[in-house]
Amino acid sequence: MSFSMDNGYNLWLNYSKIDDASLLETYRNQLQTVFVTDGGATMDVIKRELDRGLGGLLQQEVRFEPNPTFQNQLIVSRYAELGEDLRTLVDPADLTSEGYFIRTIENKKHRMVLITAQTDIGLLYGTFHFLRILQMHQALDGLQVMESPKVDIRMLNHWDNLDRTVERGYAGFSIWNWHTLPDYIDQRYIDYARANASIGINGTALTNVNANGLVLTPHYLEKVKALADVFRPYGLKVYLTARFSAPIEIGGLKTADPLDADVIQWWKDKTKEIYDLIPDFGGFLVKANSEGQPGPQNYGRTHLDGANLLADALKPHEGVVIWRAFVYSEHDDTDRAKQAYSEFVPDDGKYRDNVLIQVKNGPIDFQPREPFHPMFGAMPKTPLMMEFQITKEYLGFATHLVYLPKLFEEVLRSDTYQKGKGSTVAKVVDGSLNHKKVTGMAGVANIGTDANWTGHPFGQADWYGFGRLAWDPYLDSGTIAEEWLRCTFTNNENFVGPVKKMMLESREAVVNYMNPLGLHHMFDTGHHYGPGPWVDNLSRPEWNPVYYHKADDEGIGFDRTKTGSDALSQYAPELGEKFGNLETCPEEYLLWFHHLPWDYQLKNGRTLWDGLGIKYQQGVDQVGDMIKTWEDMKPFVDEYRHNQVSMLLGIQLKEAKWWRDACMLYFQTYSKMDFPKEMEKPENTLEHYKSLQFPFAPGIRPTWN
Ligand code: GCW
Repeated sequence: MSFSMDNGYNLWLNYSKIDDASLLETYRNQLQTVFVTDGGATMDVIKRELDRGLGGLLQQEVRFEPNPTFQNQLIVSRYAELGEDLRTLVDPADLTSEGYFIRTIENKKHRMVLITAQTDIGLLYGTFHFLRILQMHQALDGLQVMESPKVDIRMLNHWDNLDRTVERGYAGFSIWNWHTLPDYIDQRYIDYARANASIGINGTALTNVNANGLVLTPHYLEKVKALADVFRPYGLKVYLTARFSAPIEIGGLKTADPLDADVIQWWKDKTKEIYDLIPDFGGFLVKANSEGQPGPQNYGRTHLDGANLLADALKPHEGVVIWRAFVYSEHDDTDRAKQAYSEFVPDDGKYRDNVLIQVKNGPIDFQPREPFHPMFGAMPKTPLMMEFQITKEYLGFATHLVYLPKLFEEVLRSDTYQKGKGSTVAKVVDGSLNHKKVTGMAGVANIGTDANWTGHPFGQADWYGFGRLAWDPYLDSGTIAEEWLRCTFTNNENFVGPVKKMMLESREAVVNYMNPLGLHHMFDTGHHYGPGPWVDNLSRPEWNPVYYHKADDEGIGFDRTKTGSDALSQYAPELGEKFGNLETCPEEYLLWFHHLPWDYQLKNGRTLWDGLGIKYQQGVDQVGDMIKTWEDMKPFVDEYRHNQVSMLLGIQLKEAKWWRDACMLYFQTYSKMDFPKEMEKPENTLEHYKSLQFPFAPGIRPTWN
């Protein structure tokens, strides 16, 4: 018997043959020929994609006609080039520069499917959408699609170092081979651009926000230019991380003070040098005065001074500064969750109009669950860009199956109440709440050199889903899961139904087995692999898990109400009340906002202590269910990927138990209560779990000695 294998390299663009014979016949009939408008590089990309896509799906040679016949034809044409009669069928007012129409037209003169747009990139996006319709086996009759992205900048942030290690990357090394660039163009660069274009991603920051100034030197800029040239036909703009002290490190200046005339000039010159090479360069992404990165505060200046310095340099070239709000300081002993807000909100309205402030989804750091960041909705005059983490630093690396769009959706749908009920985070991000001129969403990439790009085969769904939500932050995570499953594996309903359900439940499972009831940041030091709730010896208090759970003989949880850090006051009064009141605070945020006694009574009548144990157990059981579901999926998946996922789920189960046992044993030293009867007995002692060491866990630069 032969071994079936798909290594996953083709992602959701696998274009396998339509296995429904009558549907295949219908499609072949409707799409007998293809006409694509002449044009530049993007039109060539469209032709190649159609050749590959239709060729694969319909298993026949794709016939491109030099002229439109309008009969059983797919036509891809710019709006301006359509004949009068076709133009009346679409309203160009609805189309932004990246939007598109797809319509099946059947009248006396035409029997065709039309993809049209104002721009070539719009046509490319429309083409990918059309191919997705076929991949999902949807009927072409009566087809009418009108799409425009709701967010302007839809970008990946790579935390890739120039030495090819990837900070918090778990899928191999960086795909950017700086050593062989600019002369060697790896096929992966092209496939990367294709994949991104297929889901509407239009920007990529190539380098780590913990930045190395070297990337701004001529030697590296040549390499960046080569990548930008590859990406351009796919509508993908390049951004770079700018190290604030670069004027000193690579410019030979004595200072990087943002108000110093030489520094101002240096950034102007450097920016011009970049644009001379890359005329459509996107701009700079900056992490400053955070976790040891240099910044304007080193010179007694503010984030505002720093951001505006770079904004002025970029302005003549129409570039933007994306300034990160992930800041917290060792000199500030207020609750870490409050610090970014205090730093940025008072300067609302003072940033140049080409500055976006990039805010992580929650106030701490990409935890399995956090309430949304209080800055969303609190800076009506400044564009706030969303930063999600697609790589799973705190969600089981590339080993656990956790479907992240479910998390993203929860954040986007959260109501900030900043302009009354219905002021959702999605409306802040897409700019509709306060009429923002420029909007954006970033995702920290989970991509590396692994054959399947993301390590875990299901990690691809997180990349896919991020792109889809950046395009339209109102999409439903279930719809996205279904699209991805159909395009990646099969349309068989016996597969799609159960696996979709498993994906949607996986996010709650990880919350349960890692950080239930609002607990957060209990990860082991540095590498963040596995539990370390006992860690209390790091130099900065807020780097220690004990800072976050505050377990003691009395109880557990972080009091962020008025009696505690009062971080709640940074939210709209409606939320202050809801989260502040134990009657109304949702249990999933309980220990995020409150410190409660071990015998506190939960809604179901059980004690907090029992409730914790039950949640941990539930998480473990949910992974058990996932394993059963996946086992049943054998008939629908190639053996290679089925086996990969099975093995990974096995690890996930082991690690879920590890989390349960380590955390509950540790908390028991304070609660001094028996485990609830629902919870399985721990497999090891607390001492065992405390003794575990992982000096080479992936995701941080190894230190050799
Ligand atoms: O989540 C933390 C990570 C750091 C990261 C930092 C940040 C790039 O542990 O590795 O640094 O956030 O977002 O800047």
